[in-house]
Amino acid sequence: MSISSPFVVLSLDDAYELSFGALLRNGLDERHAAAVARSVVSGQRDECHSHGLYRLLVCVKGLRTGKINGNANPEVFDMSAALTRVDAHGGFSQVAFDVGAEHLVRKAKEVGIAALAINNCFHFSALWQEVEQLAELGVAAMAMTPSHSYVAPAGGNKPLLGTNPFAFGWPRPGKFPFVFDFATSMVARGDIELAKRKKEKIPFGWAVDQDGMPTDDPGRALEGAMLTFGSYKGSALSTMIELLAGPLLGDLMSFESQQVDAGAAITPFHGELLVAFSPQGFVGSKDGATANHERAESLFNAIVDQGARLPSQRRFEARAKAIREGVRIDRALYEDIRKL
Ligand code: NDP
Ligand code: PYC
Repeated sequence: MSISSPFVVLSLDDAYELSFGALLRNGLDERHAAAVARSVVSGQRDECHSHGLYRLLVCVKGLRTGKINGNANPEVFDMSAALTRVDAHGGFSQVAFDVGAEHLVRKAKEVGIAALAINNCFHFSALWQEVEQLAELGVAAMAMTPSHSYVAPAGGNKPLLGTNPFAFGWPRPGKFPFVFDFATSMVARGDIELAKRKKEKIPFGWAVDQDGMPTDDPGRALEGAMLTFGSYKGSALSTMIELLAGPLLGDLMSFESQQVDAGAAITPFHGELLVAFSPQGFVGSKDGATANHERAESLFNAIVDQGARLPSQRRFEARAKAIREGVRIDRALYEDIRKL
């Protein structure tokens, strides 16, 4: 009798083909399928499991409702010297970002600071993918987006805010950029969904049930309310993200995205805000920027010298391993993706 391994190992190319094929067969055009496949394979490669291949299941569920525009053509609006808006026209955010990023970087380098507003997109991706790409193009960058109302504000116990991620990237010439990226909830909702799939408990403190009581049951947590990290501090940051990536852009907040969803439980629909800063633009000279980059490096060195690690270090190590050895995914997830 042979017992099959609970995991499947795929090369990055095979993981991409699996993802691209599943998305194409479920209604995305080639441009969307490629952008979304790159995003989920990057997540899996960096062991960001909540935003890796698992997301294909959620994307395809959304595509099958007919609500997502799988061949949307994002439209660019040149709002001002420092501001670009991209209307995703109901497609996935990754394609709108691909279209807007070059405008954002160019304007940041011309003006010193620039913003990219993405509107009307279905959004599920990990934000480090974007700020890392921007930092590699030489600009510091922030990104933020709402989601659905999954999270109670500190002091409350009913879902209202999104899991609202915030990401930051700082360019480090010749090295991986400094990048952090976190949900303003205790954890990404995707991690609770994955725990439910695997019938695992979650730590108390991540969520409360529908009666507002602490729970370690992922199913009850998903029906109840997630909690913000850092109590009122995470709650305030999360509220800021609702405002800056919602009303400021003329787009939806998490509770409005939830209303538009109308029980379909698919990927949230709203906007995203990215802001980019040119280190050279702020000091006015290349030499000045180089000297300031060296000072930034002294900070990173001092952090690491204490035995602390920089955010994203784990991800970069996972990436190097995946490039060598491929990605490992649960067999049950692999089989579910193949059924798509
Ligand atoms: P984590 O809590 O896993 O990680 C948050 C950040 O902290 C990462 O940059 C991580 O780096 C870093 N970090 C973790 N431990 C340490 C440590 N000991 N020392 C220094 N740095 C550390 O992320 P979340 O669960 O909050 O979010 C996961 C992902 O979900 C994010 O990429 C986010 O964008 C995405 N998300 C997307 C949403 C959307 O609507 N699109 C909604 C919510 C979340 P490292 O990765 O190297 O561990
Ligand atoms: O994991 O919290 C999450 C999430 C929400 C939308 C996309 N990812």
